[in-house]
Amino acid sequence: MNQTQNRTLNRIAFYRSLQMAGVLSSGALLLACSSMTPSTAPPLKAATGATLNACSALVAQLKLADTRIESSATVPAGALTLGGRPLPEHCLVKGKMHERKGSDGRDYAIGFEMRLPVAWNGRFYYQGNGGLDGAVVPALGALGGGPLTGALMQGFAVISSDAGHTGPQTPFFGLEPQARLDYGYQAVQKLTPMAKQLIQGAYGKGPDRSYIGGCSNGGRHAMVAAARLGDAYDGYLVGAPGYRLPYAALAQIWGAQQWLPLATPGATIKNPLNPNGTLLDLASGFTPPERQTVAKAILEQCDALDGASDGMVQATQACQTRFNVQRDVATCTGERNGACLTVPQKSVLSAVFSGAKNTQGQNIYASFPYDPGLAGVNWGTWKFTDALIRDPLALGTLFSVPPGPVDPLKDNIDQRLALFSATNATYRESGWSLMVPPGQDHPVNLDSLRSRGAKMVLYHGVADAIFSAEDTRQWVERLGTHKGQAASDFARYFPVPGMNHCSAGMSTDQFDLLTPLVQWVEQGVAPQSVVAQARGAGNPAGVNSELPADWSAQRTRPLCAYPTVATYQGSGSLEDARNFSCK
Ligand SMILES: [Ca+2]
Repeated sequence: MNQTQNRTLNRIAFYRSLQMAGVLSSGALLLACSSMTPSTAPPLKAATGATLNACSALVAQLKLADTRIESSATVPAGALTLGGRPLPEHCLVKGKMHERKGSDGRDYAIGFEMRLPVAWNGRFYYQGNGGLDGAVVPALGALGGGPLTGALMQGFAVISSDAGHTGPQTPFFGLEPQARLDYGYQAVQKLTPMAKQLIQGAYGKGPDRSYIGGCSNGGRHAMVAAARLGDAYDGYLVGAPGYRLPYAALAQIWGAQQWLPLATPGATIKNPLNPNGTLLDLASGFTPPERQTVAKAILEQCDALDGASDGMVQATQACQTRFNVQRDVATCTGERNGACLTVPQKSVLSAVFSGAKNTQGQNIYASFPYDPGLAGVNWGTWKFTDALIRDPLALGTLFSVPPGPVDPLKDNIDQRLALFSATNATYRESGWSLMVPPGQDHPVNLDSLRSRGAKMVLYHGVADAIFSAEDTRQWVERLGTHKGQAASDFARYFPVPGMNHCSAGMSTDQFDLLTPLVQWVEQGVAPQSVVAQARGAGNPAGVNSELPADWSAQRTRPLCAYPTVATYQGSGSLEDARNFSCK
């Protein structure tokens, strides 16, 4: 079936659904079909390559507003590698934008680097970085968890930035009002036109096509850009987006308060951010063996739903109906032994997966889907360690007006929630406003992006403990309710079963979703299935030590565009993606 036929069928299905709902008569169905216009914009003109004019001479010739180029130097081919493979010869440009004295008396700037390949593919890639930013991560445009490839390797000109603050200001930069705004969305706004001008100077033409991508906070940057800068980028690669980051962080400390009564009194662990400090060992309330027990129970119920008993649950949505933590996990009859959960443990686990709530019982954040990846180390680190250090820090310094310290185990959730939408004379934008893409409520409106033919590809580890894959799934569903549009015409979501936050877990977490995004934008080929690989023994990008021993080191699976599911075809090796199809 070709693209046009596919689109036509989608339109007919849409009108049929209206007809069944009594909105349209059969005559209207015929009329609708006959007057149908293409539901997607045509592909954008493909980028064409060019060769770098000069590197060291670049600094002298460029005149960029609010920008100081500090250096430019050639990096020879093979001087750097990614996933064990050599990176091409490129020009490394380092600089700063908007250098200023902050209200706290410290020096601030938006630090950046750009890597400009000598053999350029005509495209620009904005690399959104993760966490609290604050460091110029090398602009390699690395892709997927345990990357084998990246935008620079593929010939893109890539920018990376610290989003407006760095070591001396971290982690309390959020107390400085402009630094908050730069982190939230303004650094991307300021860097984007500068980067395009720099590319113009370097190659004699600006980028034909522009892309922005990242995971976690980097995914948030890309999603914010989709809403705020729908004209600036042609493709948006959105990984595990913390697009409602204030609420996700609040859900974390709400979770910590739920786990607290289950934790062993007095049990502590070392504080990873403070070598002399300790933290309450919240994981003592839900230990790794107990998480393995729950993972096994999920597999018993859900593994075969996709046709293959292979230690992976591809049918995530069906599993949420099938699995019942009360019924399917053994209840302890005596002491906890790792193979059972107590009644209070089941109660807390169920509450945490149902999503954080305020004291009126209203949801603060999305539910989390059950997936065997909750046995992954990263899952526990987020739920039990980061919930006590990272999340309260961000809540207190970045998202609240006024800012102030947060005790995660005692903070009042209702009162904290109110501080996200507050403003005052110093902090004129609320934490919500500066972090969350505007227009993201019901429904999501991305008209400017869509109408010009731009595209979005999203992915999310189903076993992500900090940002919920269910939150992303619901966002995609809401996207499709705006003006009756088919979201899949311009945005497609690829859940990654078993994967924790951006990588790891019992998953095939090595993938490149940028290449299919480019094909979609520039050739009109909508991605339906993308092969991902597990990082077993010998993987050049680093081994995922959590893979089950009975998986081959090179297990592959298709990542399937939601709502399709990677389904076993009934014969052939379980280690090979070719024996699965997206259904
Ligand atoms: Ca399975």
